Amino acid sequence: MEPAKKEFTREDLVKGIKNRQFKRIVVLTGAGISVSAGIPDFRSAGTGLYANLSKYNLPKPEAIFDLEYFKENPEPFYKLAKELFVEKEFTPAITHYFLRLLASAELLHMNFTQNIDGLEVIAGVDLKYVVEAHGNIRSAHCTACKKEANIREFMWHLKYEKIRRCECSGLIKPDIVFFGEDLPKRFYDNMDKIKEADLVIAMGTSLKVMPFAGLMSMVPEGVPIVYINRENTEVVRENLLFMEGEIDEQVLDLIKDLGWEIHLSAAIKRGLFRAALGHLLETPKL
Ligand code: CNA
Repeated sequence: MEPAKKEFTREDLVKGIKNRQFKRIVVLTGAGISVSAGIPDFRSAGTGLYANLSKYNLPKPEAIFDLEYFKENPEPFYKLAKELFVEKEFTPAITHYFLRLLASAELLHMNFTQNIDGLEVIAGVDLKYVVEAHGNIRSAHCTACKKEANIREFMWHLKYEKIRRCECSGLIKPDIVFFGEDLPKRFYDNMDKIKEADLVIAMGTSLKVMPFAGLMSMVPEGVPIVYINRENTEVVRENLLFMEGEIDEQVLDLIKDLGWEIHLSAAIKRGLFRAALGHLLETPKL
């Protein structure tokens, strides 16, 4: 007879967080958690970024984030970045606030995110609990001499569709990790934190991009994994709880079952204030 497979249930999850049985929760996040904030993911059929790049006449969708392609043809990335980061204003979604609630309860060991939008930080998660594995849009550098560039000036150039160059004539790019670039040192310095986890939650990620997806194979045996996503992209193991569906709905239900609704509304109020203040501070003086 086959040994019975260990099961980890939603009840175990709620009880374990409530009783503080899980105190070192590592959360892996991807583009799916920011979709309801208005930022498309990469791979969702029809709505994902890759399905909507035909106007840029790229040799392949990935080219828009490819360093070598960018050095020859920066315009498509600049146009997309203008569309995403200048023409729209984004505020955190429920899941970003859930991260904030975990951090406030001192249960968040680390959030490894593939997102570059910084919405968990705007939601109030201290950067010391966040590893932005694919970089961020808060800073920028020259792709040639590597000198730091002024991000506000870069954003201003995006707005007026001007290509921003360094004094050395190199192209300026925000500190988003492109294909062909290594991940930030902070990712490698902190990746072992996942071995210290007593619970892992992965949300809104297809877990297809390496080396980020490799974090999953570092989760110690026996440690439960909760995977919240529209689809299960081949995560199979003991102690896996797959919560299928819309992230915001799943996370809101969880927040309700934890009795954290009051904390959620307080966190949203603080987040909205922070976002408003941020936009005020970011306005360049012309
Ligand atoms: P991905 O490969 O596009 O996967 C996203 C996953 O989320 C898919 O499995 C979707 O089914 C799922 N999903 C999308 N929306 C929802 C929803 N509302 N509810 C439940 N599930 C949903 O994205 P990954 O993050 O896995 O791939 C890594 C890429 C995406 C990294 O290089 C990121 O830099 C990049 N990216 C980031 C952003 C951002 O910063 N917001 C946006 C787009 C892409």
